[in-house]
Amino acid sequence: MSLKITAVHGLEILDSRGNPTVQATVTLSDGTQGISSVPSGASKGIAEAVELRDKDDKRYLGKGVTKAIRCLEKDIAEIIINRDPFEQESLDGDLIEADGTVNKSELGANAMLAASLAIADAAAKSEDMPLYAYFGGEQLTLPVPLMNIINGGAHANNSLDIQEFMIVPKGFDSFSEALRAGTETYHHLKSTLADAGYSTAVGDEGGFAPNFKKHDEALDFIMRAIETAGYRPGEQIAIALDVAASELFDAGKYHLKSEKKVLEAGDLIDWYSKLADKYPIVSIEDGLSENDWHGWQSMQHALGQRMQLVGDDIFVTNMAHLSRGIKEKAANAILIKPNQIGTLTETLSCIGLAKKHGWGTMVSHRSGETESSFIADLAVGTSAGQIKAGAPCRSDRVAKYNRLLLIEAALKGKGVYARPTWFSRF
Ligand code: 2PG
Ligand code: MG
Repeated sequence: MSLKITAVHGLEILDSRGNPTVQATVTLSDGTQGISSVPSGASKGIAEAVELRDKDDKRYLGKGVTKAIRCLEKDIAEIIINRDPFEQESLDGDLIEADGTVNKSELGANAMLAASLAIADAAAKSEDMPLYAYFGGEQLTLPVPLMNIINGGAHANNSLDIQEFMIVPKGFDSFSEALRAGTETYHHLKSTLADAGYSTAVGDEGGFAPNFKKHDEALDFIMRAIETAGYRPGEQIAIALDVAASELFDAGKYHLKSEKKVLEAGDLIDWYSKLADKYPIVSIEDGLSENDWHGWQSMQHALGQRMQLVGDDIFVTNMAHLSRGIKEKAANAILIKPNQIGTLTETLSCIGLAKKHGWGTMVSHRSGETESSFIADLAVGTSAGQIKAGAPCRSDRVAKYNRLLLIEAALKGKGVYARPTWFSRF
């Protein structure tokens, strides 16, 4: 008899910010259990698939997910029970059809993704395969980690408008060497900040969150940390930003409060260009707002040859938005967050489409995370090339890096570090 899904159970657990989120356990007829848990963002794209939250309830300040869990155990269970767990595409397709909305608001993206990922986990386990191998890439690639070591914007209670200042340890021969270099830099940044009298308390993604007067100051501190750690900025460790500019956009202009500037898209692009003259910036994510498609085209035209331009809020891991971006030459890379779209199948299709057009792909955590290391397997299995999982600090972030170390060791040299394939072009 072929294998079947026999049960689905949901549990309301907590994410790294202490907000409830959905965990799902899927049981198969051979007794195998797959498990998944869903993260949650703070700076969300308007077109993201939506999470079901209880809202009207006092529990957890309205953020409870009991409705989503009921949906998982009733509506979703009805669709997936008695079905073959290896038919991921058809199962996800039926969930999408049953939901029937553009943003998964009926069944809830948190309930749907929990089911979708737990099915894959169960299927892989029943075959005794690690998840990354189950995703079935031809060549398994260990991703370059983009490590967010200074937090601002919606992820910290400080003065920085730019949400994430990341280091990119690209000039190394293996993932573990890259992680070590990035982590040493993080420790040097901590002591440099402390020596200068700045706070070393951390933000939501484990990066430091000092109250700098200007953004240049954050970049200067990062440069100093790379050098004192003994690495060559640019060549070995470069810098990446996630501006999360949708958060700064109001009435057609960009408001940089800390710099006391109100800018047009063109001025902001010029500012990025000047920053990239001064610092080794190889990647800017969400440099402009999700509502500024025209601006994105200008930015790609002005900067797309010299650096990676990553769309997060503007594409929301959605094939339709990505297709438009490709057609309109609006960027050259996409951020991949499974919970922005709500099923594994759509996530994999989005990665496939981006790669087909020669775009960069960066698998990403959310600012509200759990201990799940699913995105590490996703990045390796799809050979995405890049992962962003925060600072090397706090277990919700480090779980992903530790899983990658384990995968690298398990592959015994067969998994290539992604460095030469993408960043060498900038
Ligand atoms: C982002 C993410 C992750 P959030 O903007 O890229 O760093 O943040 O999960 O808050 O949307
Ligand atoms: Mg982002």
